[in-house]
Amino acid sequence: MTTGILRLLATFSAGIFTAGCLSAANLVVSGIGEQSSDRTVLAGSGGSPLAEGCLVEVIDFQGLTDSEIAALAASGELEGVGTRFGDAASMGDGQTDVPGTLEFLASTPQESASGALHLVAWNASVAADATEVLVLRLPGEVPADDLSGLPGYHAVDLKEATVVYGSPTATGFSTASFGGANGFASWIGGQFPVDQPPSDLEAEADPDRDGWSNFLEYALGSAPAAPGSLARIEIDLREGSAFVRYLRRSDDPGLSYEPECAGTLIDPEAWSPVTAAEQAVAAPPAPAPTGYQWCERQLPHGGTRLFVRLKVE
Ligand SMILES: [Ca+2]
Repeated sequence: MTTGILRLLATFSAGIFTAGCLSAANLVVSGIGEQSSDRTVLAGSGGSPLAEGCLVEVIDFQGLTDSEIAALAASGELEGVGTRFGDAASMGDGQTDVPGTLEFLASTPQESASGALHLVAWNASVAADATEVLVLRLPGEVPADDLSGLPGYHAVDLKEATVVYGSPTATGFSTASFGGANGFASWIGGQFPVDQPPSDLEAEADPDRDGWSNFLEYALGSAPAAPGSLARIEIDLREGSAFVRYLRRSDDPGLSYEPECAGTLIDPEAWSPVTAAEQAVAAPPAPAPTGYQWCERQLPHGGTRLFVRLKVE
């Protein structure tokens, strides 16, 4: 009787040891939908799909927040940060007939559940040669290894990923440049005559007295020295739904655009964030200026009226 118990414990321990060392968490990452129109295309900031062979990685950033990751990406310091989950992949893996797509399997031995994982796509075959990068937070969590010895497969559809650095497009996502070539400071310097008082160049200043600060004009695509140039924030009604649409800078991923809505203007506590995902506008009301793209979010249904405002930071 005693001997029987000991043998059972020994077998159980060996089972855990084998699972921890040899089995893996398997993550299938796919931009391939059932039809070609469903496919999630990863593109460069110029709109062309990323070329076959461009480096793609799944990274565990080990507790960094999305804004910390975006800041590292913007300053060109993302290479080598975090732990790679599985082997490196390349654009075109598993899929070569639709440019800018891929499907690959990443496997990493692990004994506990992973937290959030991110997909990082560079516009070159090695990160050191890249000038642009895309960072997406993948949906869901990779399950821990199954101690029964049968590891599960966790499937990730790229179209459900969230942009951390880069931009959404009509068909997927695009990379953004890094290294600080853009930004408010360089933009504002080109907006006024050289003898403009320095105080007029500050982010909060409104030298053309149109009610929009220089920062908002930078973020929303109007001219800070022309009072007749106003940002376009519009409500689009279609198919029984309402959407708020606006221009957002495609070359400054450090900016955030958060629409809020309320059923009344009387209660300042009534504003709540619009939770629908931001997406590119398929049929823009006008061509977007260079460095901007049209984006929109669907507004909630219900009520007889809805007020909308846009917070930009
Ligand atoms: Ca202004």
